[in-house]
Amino acid sequence: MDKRQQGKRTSKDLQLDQFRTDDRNKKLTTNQGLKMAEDEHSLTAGERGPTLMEDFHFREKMTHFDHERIPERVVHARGFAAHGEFEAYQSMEKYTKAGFLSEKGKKTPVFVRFSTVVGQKGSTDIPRDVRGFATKFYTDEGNYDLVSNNMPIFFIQDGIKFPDLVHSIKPEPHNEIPQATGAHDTFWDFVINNQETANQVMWLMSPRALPRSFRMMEGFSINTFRFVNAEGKSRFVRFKWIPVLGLHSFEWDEAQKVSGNDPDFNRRDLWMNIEMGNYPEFELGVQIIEEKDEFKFDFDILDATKFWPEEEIPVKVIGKMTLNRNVDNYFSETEQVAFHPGHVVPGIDFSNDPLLQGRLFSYTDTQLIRLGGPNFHEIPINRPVCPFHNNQRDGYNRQTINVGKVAYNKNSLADGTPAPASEEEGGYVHYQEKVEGRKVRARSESFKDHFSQARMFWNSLADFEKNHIIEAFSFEVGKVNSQEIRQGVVDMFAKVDQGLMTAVAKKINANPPKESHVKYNKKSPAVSMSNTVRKPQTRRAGIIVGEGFDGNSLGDVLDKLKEAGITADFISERQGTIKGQDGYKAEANHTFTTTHAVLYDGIIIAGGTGENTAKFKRDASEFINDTFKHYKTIGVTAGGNDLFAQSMAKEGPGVIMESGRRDFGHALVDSFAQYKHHDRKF
Ligand code: HDD
Repeated sequence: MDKRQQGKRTSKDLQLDQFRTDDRNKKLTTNQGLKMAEDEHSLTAGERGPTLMEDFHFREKMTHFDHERIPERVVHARGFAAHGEFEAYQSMEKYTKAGFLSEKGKKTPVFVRFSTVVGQKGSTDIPRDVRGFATKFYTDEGNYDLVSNNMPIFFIQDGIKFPDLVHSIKPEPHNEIPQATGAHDTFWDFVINNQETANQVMWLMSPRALPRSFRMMEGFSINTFRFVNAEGKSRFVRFKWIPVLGLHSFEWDEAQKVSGNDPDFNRRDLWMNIEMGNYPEFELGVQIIEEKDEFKFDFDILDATKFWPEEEIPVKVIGKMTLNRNVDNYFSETEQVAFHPGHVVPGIDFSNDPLLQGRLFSYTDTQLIRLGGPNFHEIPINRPVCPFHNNQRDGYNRQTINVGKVAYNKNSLADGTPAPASEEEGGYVHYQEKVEGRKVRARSESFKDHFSQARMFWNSLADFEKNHIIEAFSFEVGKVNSQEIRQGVVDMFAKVDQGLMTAVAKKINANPPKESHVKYNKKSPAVSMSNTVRKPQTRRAGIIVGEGFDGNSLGDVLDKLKEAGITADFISERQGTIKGQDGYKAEANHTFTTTHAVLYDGIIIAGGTGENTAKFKRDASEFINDTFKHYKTIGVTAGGNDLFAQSMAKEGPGVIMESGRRDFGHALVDSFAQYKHHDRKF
C-alpha cells in the first residue's frame, strides 16, 4: 500500500484488500497449498533419465504457464491504467438523478484505462492513433463506465460498420504488416469508400493523435447520452475530460524516435508521475442540449461523426478526477478490467445514436471471449462496491456461493426476493422515449453532410496544426501503394480544403484536386490546441554536462527548475560523477546512448567536453539538433555557448541564452511551461 494513500483509502481500494496477496517471505507451495521441498529439477527416473508423469508439481507449474495468456482486446489492446477518485464540484440534480453527481464534494472511486486503438498489446505507445480513455466509476448505485476517446468524433456513424473499419486499419491480413498504423492501402481504401470518415481522419492527422502524455490529452464520450432527473425530464448530454496540465503533443519525427527509444513512454510517464506524487487531474465537463433543441443545429446531434461545437453548446465543468494510485498487478487489474458504455446508473440513459446502439451489444460480447465466460463481473477489479443480487447462477469460474435453493423469479419460497426495486428505491427505469417508425436499414438525411464540420475543424486550427496535418497526410498516404487510392484521398479531402490537398498531392505524386472545398466558414476555436493551458509542472529537462562544465550557472538554474516542478537528468559521455568548474559536481544518470533528446521536454547545455572531445561534441550536437527541430526549449549557459554554436540550432523562440541576461532561470522555466515553440523558424 502506498504510504501517501494511507488514511484516505477508497471503498474500492479497501474491497481489493481481500484479494491481495504478498508472496514475499513465504514458503513455496503448489496451488493446493502443499509445501514443496524442491523447485528446480523435475522428477526423473535417475539423474539422467526421463521425467515421470507423476511429477504433479512440474505438471501444475507448466500447465498454468501454458494457459496464462488470454486473447488481447480486439481493439485498444495496449493500455495502461490507474486508480483514483472523482469529486463532484456541484449538485447536478437539476439534470440527473445520478447519485455520484448529486452533491458538491461527493467522492467516488474510479479506475481509468488509457489505450491506443490499433496496435497489438506489445506495440508502441506513440503511434499515430486515437487514444482510449475509459473510466469506471464505482458508485453507490453500481458501476458507471464512461468509455471515451481522446477525440470528440468517430470514423463511422453506425456500429454495424465497426468490424469493417477495424479490419481495414489493422495490419493487412495476408502478411500482418504494418503494425499499429493506418499508413497502408486497406485503411485509405476504406476511408475513400466511406466518406463519413472525413471528420475523424482530419483529427487523426492532427497533433492530437500523438499525445505527449496520457496526462495531457482530453477525453470525449463522443456518443450522445441522456441525463434524466428525478422528475423524469430528459436532456441530451455529451461528456468531456479536460486535463489540468493542458493539451500537448509530439511532432511526428519525435514520436517515431520516442517509439524506438522508449516504446513504453506514455505508460512510464503515467506510472512515474503517480509514484512521484504528481497525480494526474482531469476535470469533467458536460455539454447539455434540451430536448426541444434537438433539431436546432446544422448537424444531427445523434451523429457520432460530429462534435458539438463548444461555442454553441458550452461545456459545464462539474467535477474533477485525480489519479493517485498505480495498480498492484497489471494483469489482474489493467488486463482484466471490463468496460461497457451500457454500464449506466439511474439518471444516465442512452440516445438513439446508431453508433452507441451498436456499442451496447459489442462490449459484453467481447468480454465473454476475452475473460472466458459470464462471470467476469466477479473479477475483483470489475466488482461494484455496492452489493449485487439476482438469480444468475453458475458458468465458468463462478466464485459467489449463492446460498438457498431459489434461483428464479417470481417465487414464494424466498418471499419473492430478490425483488425489483421501485424507482423510489433506486431501481433503474428506462427513459420512456416515444419511438415509432418502419423497420428500415437506412440513415436519416441529417447524417449525410460529411464535410462541413471537417472543414470547420480545419478553419479553426493554428498554422502549426495545419502544417502537421499536411505532413501527416503526406506520410500516411505516401505509404499507400495504389495510385488510385492516393488520388481518391486527394479528391476526397479537397472537399475539406483544396489548398491542403494541393500541397499533399505535390508531395505524394498525385494530381492536384480539380474540385474545391465545401462552402463552410464557421470556426470553433475550442478545437485548436493552440490556446491550451501551459504549466511547467512535471516537465522533464535533460542537462548536457561534460568534464569542466559550467557549474556556477547551473546551481541557480537547478533551484528554479525544482521550484517549478521540473525534473532533470544529467547526460554525459559516461555515467557517474562529472566534475564542473568551481568545484561543482553533477551525477550523470544517463549517457548519450542510454537516453535520447526526444525523451525530454527541453534541454540545457552546460558545456564541458569528454575524453574524446570530437565524439562528445557530435553526440551533444545530435541532442541539440533534435530538440531544436522538435520546437522544444534549449537553455544555454555561458559555458555552453561553444556546444550550441556547432549545432544547427539558432537563437530565436524557446532558445534561452544565459549570456547577457540576469533572469536566465526564470526565462527557462517560462519556456519549459510553453513546451513547444512552433513560431521557431528553421
Ligand atoms: Fe469501443 C474497447 C472507446 C466505438 C467495440 N472502446 C474500447 C475501449 C475504449 C473504447 C476506450 C477500451 C476499453 C478498455 O480500456 O478496456 N469505442 C470507444 C469509443 C467509441 C467506440 C469512444 C465511439 C464513440 N467500440 C466502438 C464501436 C464498437 C466498439 C462502434 C462496436 C460496435 N470497443 C469495442 C469492443 C472493445 C472496445 C470490441 C474491445 C475491448 C473491449 O471492448 O472491452 O467491444
